[in-house]
Amino acid sequence: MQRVDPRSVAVATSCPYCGVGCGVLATADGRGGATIVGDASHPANFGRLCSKGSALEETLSLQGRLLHPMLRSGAELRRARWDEALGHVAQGFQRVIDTHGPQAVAFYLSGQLLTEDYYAANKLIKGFIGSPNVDTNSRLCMASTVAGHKRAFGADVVPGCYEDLDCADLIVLVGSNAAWCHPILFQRILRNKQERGAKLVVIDPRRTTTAEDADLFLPIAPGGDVALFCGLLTHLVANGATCDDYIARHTEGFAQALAAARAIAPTIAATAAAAGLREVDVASFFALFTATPKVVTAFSQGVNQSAQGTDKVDAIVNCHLATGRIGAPGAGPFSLTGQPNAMGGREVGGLANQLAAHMGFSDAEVDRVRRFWNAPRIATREGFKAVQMFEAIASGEIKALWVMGTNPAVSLPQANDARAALAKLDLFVVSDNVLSNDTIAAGAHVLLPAQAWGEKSGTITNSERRISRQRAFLPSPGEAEPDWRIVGALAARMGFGDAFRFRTAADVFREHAALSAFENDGARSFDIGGLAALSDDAYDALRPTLWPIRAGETKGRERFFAEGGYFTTDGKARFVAPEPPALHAATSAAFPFRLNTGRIRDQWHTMTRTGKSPRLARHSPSPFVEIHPADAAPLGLVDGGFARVSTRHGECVLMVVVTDRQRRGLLFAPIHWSDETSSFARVGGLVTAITDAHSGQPEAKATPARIDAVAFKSRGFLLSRAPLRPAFAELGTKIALADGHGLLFASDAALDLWRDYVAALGDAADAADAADYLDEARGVYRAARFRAQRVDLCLFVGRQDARAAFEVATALFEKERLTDEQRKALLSGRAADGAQEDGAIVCACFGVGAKTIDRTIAQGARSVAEIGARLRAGTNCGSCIPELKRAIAAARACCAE
Ligand SMILES: Nc1nc2c(c(=O)[nH]1)N[C@H]1C(S)=C(S)[C@@H](COP(=O)(O)OP(=O)(O)OC[C@H]3O[C@@H](n4cnc5c(=O)[nH]c(N)nc54)[C@H](O)[C@@H]3O)O[C@H]1N2
Ligand SMILES: Nc1nc2c(c(=O)[nH]1)N[C@H]1C(S)=C(S)[C@@H](COP(=O)(O)OP(=O)(O)OC[C@H]3O[C@@H](n4cnc5c(=O)[nH]c(N)nc54)[C@H](O)[C@@H]3O)O[C@H]1N2
Ligand code: SF4
Ligand SMILES: [Mo]
Repeated sequence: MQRVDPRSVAVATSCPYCGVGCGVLATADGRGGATIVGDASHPANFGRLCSKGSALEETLSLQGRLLHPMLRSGAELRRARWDEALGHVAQGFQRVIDTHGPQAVAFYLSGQLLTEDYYAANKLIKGFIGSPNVDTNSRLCMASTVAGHKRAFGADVVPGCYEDLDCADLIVLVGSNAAWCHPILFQRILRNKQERGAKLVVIDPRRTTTAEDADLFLPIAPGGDVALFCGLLTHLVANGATCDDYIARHTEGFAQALAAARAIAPTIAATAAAAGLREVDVASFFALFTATPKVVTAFSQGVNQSAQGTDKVDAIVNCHLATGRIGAPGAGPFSLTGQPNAMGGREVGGLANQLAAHMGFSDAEVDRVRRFWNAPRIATREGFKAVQMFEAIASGEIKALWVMGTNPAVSLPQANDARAALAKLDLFVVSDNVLSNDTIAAGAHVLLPAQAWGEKSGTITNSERRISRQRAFLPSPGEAEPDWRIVGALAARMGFGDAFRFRTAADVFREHAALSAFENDGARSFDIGGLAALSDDAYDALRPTLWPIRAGETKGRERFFAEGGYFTTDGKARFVAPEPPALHAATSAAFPFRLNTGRIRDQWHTMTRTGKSPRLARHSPSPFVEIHPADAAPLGLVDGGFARVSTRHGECVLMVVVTDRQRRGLLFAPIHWSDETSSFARVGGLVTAITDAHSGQPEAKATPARIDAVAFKSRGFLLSRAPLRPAFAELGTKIALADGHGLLFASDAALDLWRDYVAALGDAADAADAADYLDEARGVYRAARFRAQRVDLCLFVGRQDARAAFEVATALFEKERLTDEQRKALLSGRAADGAQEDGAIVCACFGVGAKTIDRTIAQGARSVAEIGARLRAGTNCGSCIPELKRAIAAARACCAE
């Protein structure tokens, strides 16, 4: 009989990063690691993975993991037993409830929890502790879409599915850098463009990588979206492009919305002026939209994260309602969700203004959920939304907080205030995967170790309402537990054990599914009653499934609303008349720029996971701020130099990137670095906490800011096998290395201090195998140490940006055995003779750098396919294909000159 090694069996699970929700096949290696490939049978990705998904195997190590409960005693966190930790939390919550009432207890949850975790947490706090004060990081992410959907459709429903992106003739991306943030969907869009000739319009103040593939790019002024889509509505009407039958039969409020749109943007010229665009571009966009029935308008944080986010969503939806282009194949508004389970959190009802399972706080709904949960103390009103929740912590109204699966000390706006608020709590509980992040460092009293991706098991829902399983493929390490079980154990300690008798994630899921169907006669869109009676085996085997899937149904529903059927009382959609567009915080002489914030290709949020991957670190290793050349010059800002970016709320020091891809007057900085990974780059501290009146979502992309050049005596990098001691660098950013520790820094320290620092680092006993080089006059100090033919340490200090030397050194640091030539190369900072410089890494999968790509183009590779054939770059995940195209175009422009 053939024996199968159980470790070689691939487990089908789903990616823990973005809302595309790609299927992954993971094969554990029996040593804590795994091989990860795309799941060809998953309908989100059909086998493809982006750079982040492909690098998942580099994030699985247990280094830095929280593996045991911890309790604070004084300044220290000490290991505790589960028993003790849970007892401490239960008593602490009870004390606060007894003294201040249940509303003084709050939970702050995350779209990275599984649906089962989310359901259990929501049930405990709203149902049994009886506090409405539970919100989630989705408030910073999807809240405007939720509010916009509810106003227009009567329910939070995404009308279409991913197939629409395959069969639309026009795709409009608004405030979405999908090439980097939803890469696999973006590849589907590009395939549609290539194979079917679909047109792509991108609307973003920055010329992003996404914009480079657009047929038409609209570099909109921040906040100009409402004006643009009001102008479009006006134009559609003026050109007879509306579907009057659809408007009459399935909608209400058209006349008022049109009147408002006309007042805001009566003509193309007025629209262009209000949105900061050229008339010709606005006219082209309107003509394309008018002429193309199969149009999908997909949007993300440029729309949601705005003080007018809900109006932006509805201004877009208005144009689809008016043309009846909704819920038909290839037509509809489409919200791209951010986190893997952002949608699951909305289904469960984790937001402060929802109760559970798409029900709110009407008397009838509260009564229904109370009966279903058998929860007499259930919360009966909305609670604080995220930003208000942290204000209530600061004011002392909230006394006890449990943070689960999110890092608010980094990700909330005015994050310095949020962090200060955390210090005021009587009881501050964090469940997480990591031993330390900025939130934990803000003074958590109790740490509860949660299972991480690969260990936990449950379900997530992606942007198209598709529920997929996450399945464990690694053993559960230390004393980590799934979040739902931690919640259940705490509930039992607080005396609510009867309501939390879940043995498995499947038990939780069945109850969640049953609640969605409970007294649901079709009035609630979210109904997965068809999954409420799944056996454990059927749950284990569950294939990716769209919702709704009602009792008796075996298949989910792809689209909504082609024939009306909205979830309002009369079944009709509502047009919404938006407010005139205005950014809420004005620029001034002191803060003349606007700070836009967002994501980069190869990092995920606060880097607790992607930050472990050496491969992902190399695409964009240091925190930066982008600025237009014409803005940079008068301020003396140079590409590769440093700048202090400040707002009324805080300041950062970042590397300057001068680029005409940035709009004048705007700055852009990525959100990923925290105090854990860098010294002055926690950008959330700069962002204003102004929120949208309807959704409570903060305006994270338009804070008034200033920027000033900063100079340092020297800068450089340090790579070391031994852990680094705190360096005296003024500025430092950690770099992930496969077997070592890396630091990029800028410093005012004298050069000989660096020599002493290096001498004291690690075991310098093999001094014979060390070399260094000092040139005081040029301000250069370099040191290298070797052990067993490997690089043990490498330091570069100089006046110039040493990116090329950094690339050479990180590549050599990975080698098991160096030739003499390579040793010399390490100190010279130039690739060894015969080898050529690789440059900054473009293709993370195969480690191919920009210079290698440029040389290959110079040698005749004229297309992405030819580069792929010669270098493999771009042939795995495809995330770098836009950059390959840019290199080809740049070479062509160069030849033409
Ligand atoms: N690589 C990577 N991918 C991710 C994530 C990650 O951390 N890293 N996070 C995931 C999550 S949770 C989310 S929410 C998504 C976010 O995905 P996206 O929304 O695509 O990402 P962002 O970079 O936040 O912002 C998108 C764009 O909005 C633009 N923008 C700013 N202001 C305006 C405006 O007024 N109007 C318009 N039209 N555009 C504007 C910005 O310039 C930016 O390019 O990404 C998901 N995918
Ligand atoms: N300025 C600005 N701020 C922003 C944004 C922006 O564009 N600009 N974007 C906002 C958006 S859209 C989002 S989604 C947020 C994201 O911001 P956060 O949610 O704060 O960021 P993450 O780094 O994803 O934090 C997740 C934490 O949960 C832990 N974790 C992961 N999985 C689990 C699990 O299964 N259980 C538990 N208990 N813990 C787990 C991780 O280790 C990590 O510490 O940032 C928001 N903040
Ligand atoms: S697109 Fe990338 S990050 Fe998003 S789910 Fe797919 S593999 Fe993961
Ligand atoms: Mo998000």
